[in-house]
Amino acid sequence: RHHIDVALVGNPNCGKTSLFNYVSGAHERVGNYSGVTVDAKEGIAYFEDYEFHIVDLPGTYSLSAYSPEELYVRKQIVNHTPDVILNVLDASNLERNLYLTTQLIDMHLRMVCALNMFDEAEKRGDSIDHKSLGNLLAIPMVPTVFKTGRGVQELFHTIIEIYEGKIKEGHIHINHGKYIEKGIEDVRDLLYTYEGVKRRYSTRFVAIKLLEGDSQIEEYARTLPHAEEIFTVRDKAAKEIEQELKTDAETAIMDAKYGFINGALQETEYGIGAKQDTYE
Ligand code: GDP
Ligand code: MG
Ligand code: K
Repeated sequence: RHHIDVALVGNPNCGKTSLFNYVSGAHERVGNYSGVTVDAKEGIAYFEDYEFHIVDLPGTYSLSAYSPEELYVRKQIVNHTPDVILNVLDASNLERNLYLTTQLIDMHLRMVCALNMFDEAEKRGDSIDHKSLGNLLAIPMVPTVFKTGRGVQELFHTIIEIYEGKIKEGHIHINHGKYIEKGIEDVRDLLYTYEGVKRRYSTRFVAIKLLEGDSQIEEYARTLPHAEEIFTVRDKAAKEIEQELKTDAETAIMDAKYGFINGALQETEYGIGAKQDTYE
């Protein structure tokens, strides 16, 4: 029997543990990160011909280096390279929940999104065009209600299809606007030569994190040959972004991601002007 490693990633209170408990015979494990205890549970579930190894990661709003939880989730993704990331979203609070999704997109991962709490979104009268949203982000989106199990079969079926390559993986780049994109490309140009960067991380993710001044990725970059050149180019790019956009690069990148999210939601939340198959 083949197995698929799945990591549950999402904001706090979006339903990750509910899904975990619903599908798996859970056994608890406490993760340890830099001396800080972080909760992470592992369990096994069976769907179709596969055994799923599921890890329920701590809830995070972001993937920066500001909290042990965020670093822990990042470390799990980078070091343990799950086969598929299951990004669980609270569908009644999409704008905030999609922020983490945009950061996962930067990491260039195989992903499926569960639009959980879909009952709450429906109760509020939201009509989310999940297919169009999935096309815009190039991530399959499955409406779910983990409290009752609605959508869970379809969700795991979709994970299998992504894993087996039956759904073609699309990867979009979040367009951060021309100044930030130029900065990303300038830094990224220096990273392409490093096989280790490409193997461990996506070069785009590392470039974005360096522009944000992410302390852990900076520490990593300092270990690379030609680190000095990388930091010189980074400093120059960050300064240009700051001058053009009148805010520090980290804030500018966050604003750009929210801009992208709002654009995507405007196109899809009421199904108006939604484009199909744009990112095939
Ligand atoms: P986690 O922090 O992501 O692990 O979220 P939990 O699984 O602990 O869920 C948070 C709360 O949301 C709990 O009270 C769940 O019962 C509830 N919940 C989970 N999924 C759903 C859902 O799809 N719809 C509704 N209405 N509530 C849900
Ligand atoms: Mg939980
Ligand atoms: K990787």
